[in-house]
Amino acid sequence: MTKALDDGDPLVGIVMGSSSDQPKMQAANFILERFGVPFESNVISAHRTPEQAHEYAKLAEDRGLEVIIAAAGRAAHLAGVMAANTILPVIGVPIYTDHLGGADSLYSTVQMPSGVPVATVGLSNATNAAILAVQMLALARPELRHQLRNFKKELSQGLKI
Ligand code: RP5
Repeated sequence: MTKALDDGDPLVGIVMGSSSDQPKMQAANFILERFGVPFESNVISAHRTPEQAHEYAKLAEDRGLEVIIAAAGRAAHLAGVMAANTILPVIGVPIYTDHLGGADSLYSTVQMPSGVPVATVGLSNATNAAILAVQMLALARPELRHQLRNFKKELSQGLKI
């Protein structure tokens, strides 16, 4: 059964590799709040706290999450680790860093081998990651589809986000 938005239980789990990613991921919070989508946000690293990362992904579905947004810089591979350990859709946000212009983050997130997809958005594009998460949730929630249509209209009228 589809979980109601106003239950308040998080439907989107945002994970990021470091507290230094937090300022860049704020935009996702803004979008999810705007659409009234409950979410949680945690710092979990694929390489500094690997067991926690595996456990988070393995338990996510049973905990009621429906989408995971995973953000990391450099070749940390957090989104891939999430995707390897869950059947939930994983949206990857490669974080821009001064190293290699973020190419390392981008390639390590987008270039998943076949069988384990990560839906990758642009460098540090937390906004698009959150909109995509809302679109996924909207497949089973008419109220979100209605909001998304209004949002598109606002974009066409000049809304900048
Ligand atoms: C990655 O390494 C994090 O996602 C972050 O983007 C990058 C740098 O982390 P800090 O050294 O700032 O903790 O794991």
